[in-house]
Amino acid sequence: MALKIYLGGKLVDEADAKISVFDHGLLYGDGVFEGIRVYGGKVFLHRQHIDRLFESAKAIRLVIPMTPEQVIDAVEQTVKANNIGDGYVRLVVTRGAGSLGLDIRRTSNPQVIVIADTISLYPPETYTKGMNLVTASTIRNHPGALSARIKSLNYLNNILARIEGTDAGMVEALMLNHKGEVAECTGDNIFLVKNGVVRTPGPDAGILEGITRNAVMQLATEAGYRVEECSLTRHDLYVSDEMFLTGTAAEVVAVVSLDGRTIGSGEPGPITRDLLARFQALTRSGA
Ligand code: PXG
Repeated sequence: MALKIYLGGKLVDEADAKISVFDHGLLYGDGVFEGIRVYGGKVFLHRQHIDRLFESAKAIRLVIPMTPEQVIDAVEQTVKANNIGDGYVRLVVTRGAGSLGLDIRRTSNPQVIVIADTISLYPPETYTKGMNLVTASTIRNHPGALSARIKSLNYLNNILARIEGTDAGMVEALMLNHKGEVAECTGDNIFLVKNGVVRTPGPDAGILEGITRNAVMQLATEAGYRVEECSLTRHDLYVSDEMFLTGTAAEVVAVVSLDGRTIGSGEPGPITRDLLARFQALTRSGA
């Protein structure tokens, strides 16, 4: 069925949802985006995603021509118009059309685009058996070049690392930062469990501060686990008891091997399974 797309301040047919070839989103990857889940017709952690979108835009000096409340309304309208029960929203803001050249002063009309559709998830066996990972040789963007905290339309860094994972027969890949520390995966944050303590790299490791990551850290704390943000090496991951990834699409997914080293028992661990159950309860709670 053809989708209704929010574009130019209104819902239009998919076939009519077109933007200029001069848009700097296309010409330079100049723009920001969000990927958001819809559970039971409700946009999950909507406010957090909209806040992050506006923060990403602010960091690249892009003024979104709508208020946060208007963007929330546009997303809700689009979800409703497409009758999405469980699905996915892609919210994109581009710099707008301009002349050929980098100068943002020669652009106008940033485009706010909302697509609401079904979501493609990791294969089901990833959840029962856990995932295998390799470390990509491509490091995460140096924060002095482009902060990983900005969810920008420049995803080539992650795409190049993901290709390495795909070549190795895996659905994700681990990325290190410019200091050789563990950063995150190409579209998911990473956690380990050691002696009952849950650890994850902090924002200063050059990561996207995932909405799922933050929700899982809060759930883990409420459940009584000790949660620490700290610098981690690959060695810490190799000798961990459990490893898992978090992300909008992934939710919580166990990692059972990294670079050929079996992690823990080689099966999804008990704390990982507990946190997945708690996260799934949150998705059903109307949050
Ligand atoms: N790190 C990176 C680099 C990401 O792109 C995450 C972590 C997890 O963040 P959230 O906020 O989702 O918990 C992401 C998110 C897609 C897609 O279509 C990618 C993401 C999320 C949703 C969809 O490729 N990445």
